Amino acid sequence: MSAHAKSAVSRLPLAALGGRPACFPRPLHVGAPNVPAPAALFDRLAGALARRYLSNHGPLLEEFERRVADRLNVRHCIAVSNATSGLMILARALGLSGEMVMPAFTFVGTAHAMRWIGITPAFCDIRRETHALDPERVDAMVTSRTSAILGVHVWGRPCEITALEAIAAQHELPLLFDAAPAFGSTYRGQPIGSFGRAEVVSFHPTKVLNTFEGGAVLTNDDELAERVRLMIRFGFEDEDKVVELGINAKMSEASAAMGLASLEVVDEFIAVNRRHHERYRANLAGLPGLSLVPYPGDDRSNYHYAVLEIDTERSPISRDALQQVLRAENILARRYFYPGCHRMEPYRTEQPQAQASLPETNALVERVLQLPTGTALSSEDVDGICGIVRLAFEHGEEISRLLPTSAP
Ligand code: T4K
Repeated sequence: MSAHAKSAVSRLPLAALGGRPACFPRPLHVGAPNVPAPAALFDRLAGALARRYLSNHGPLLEEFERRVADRLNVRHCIAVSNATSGLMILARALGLSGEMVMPAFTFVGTAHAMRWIGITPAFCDIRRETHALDPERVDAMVTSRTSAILGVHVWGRPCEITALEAIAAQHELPLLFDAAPAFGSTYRGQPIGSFGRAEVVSFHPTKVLNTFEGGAVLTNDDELAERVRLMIRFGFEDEDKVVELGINAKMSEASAAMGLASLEVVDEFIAVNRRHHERYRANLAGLPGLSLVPYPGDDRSNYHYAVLEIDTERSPISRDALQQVLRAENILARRYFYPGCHRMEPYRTEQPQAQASLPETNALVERVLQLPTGTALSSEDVDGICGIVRLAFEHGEEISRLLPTSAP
């Protein structure tokens, strides 16, 4: 690089090039929790302390489960300690074994939940447009070893539920959904939570509604619900009668208190997410090779992720260089779900052939970048983030030359 080029670029106000972080003295996280008013939580906690009833299906938990089930229009909500244990217990309650068809483009917890109980994830490719399971490929992957199909509602956008239902019905397989990020979204007018044989939602702090840690198994199947309820409390049917192999995956009263306080204001959280989403879309329009992953216009969405998709054939800066620029400004953009479950252990070693069968997944993990959103952010924060992204695009080629590890 010439001395002239270097001095031109070094005038850019970017921390990645040696300047001071421009806008954000505090880190902006992807996944900073939405929190309710402290009093709404503390009052409920005070009640739990006064009752001296802190876990094992207390009154707060019961109310939380009822309210979630009502909101999602599903018969049973069984609150659990986290979505990963919910997925494990659900599969076990259904007596599944062998293989489960699922995407590799998901949080590794989806695959681990199954592998932990001896089920082999059969990784299926996604569709570029939806980022979710490609139903045609699912159909082709079903074998005599398949015991279920698991769709994932990535970014809180429903996967192709109707098409998956048809395939599951044709092969007489249970259809399950990892709905971890999808609380508050609907599919064809019906809330996510009541599709397939069961769905599992997460209430982790990084999700639109949180219970500190937590999740729920949601189903309209009475027998399945009863089995899951037994399994999450060691198999106890009553005080000293254990009727099957169970485990501990109960949600505490403190978590339920957080859930109830958050439920009261979750629509406000979603409204903020939506405002940020629209602001990102408006501010980032027209940048070459960059798009903001949309939420469906004809359904309700929780807008909980601001996902950039970067086509490096057309963009002047690579996804990873952009992430580097943003991180230096304290904008902690993430690359979920890089590098894909199939390239993480133990799957990388156990299923080396998966690498060649997932071209869309392999391409997508190189293209997406998540920006912060949620109630921890102000509109001005969104504008500031967009300003940095625009600057990075406008000077992408020079920045890419200067950043040591940013080769596209
Ligand atoms: N299936 C899918 C499709 C999922 O997305 C997930 C979870 C699951 C299943 C399993 O659900 P759970 O068993 O967790 O209920 C995070 C979350 O830990 C994970 O729950 C989530 N998906 C995943 C997408 O993101 P990490 O490893 O990236 O977490 P971490 O610690 O880096 O936190 C993410 C960001 O959030 C950080 O930048 C800091 C920020 N943060 C986090 C916490 C906990 C805060 O600002 N405050 C906080 O309290 O996985």
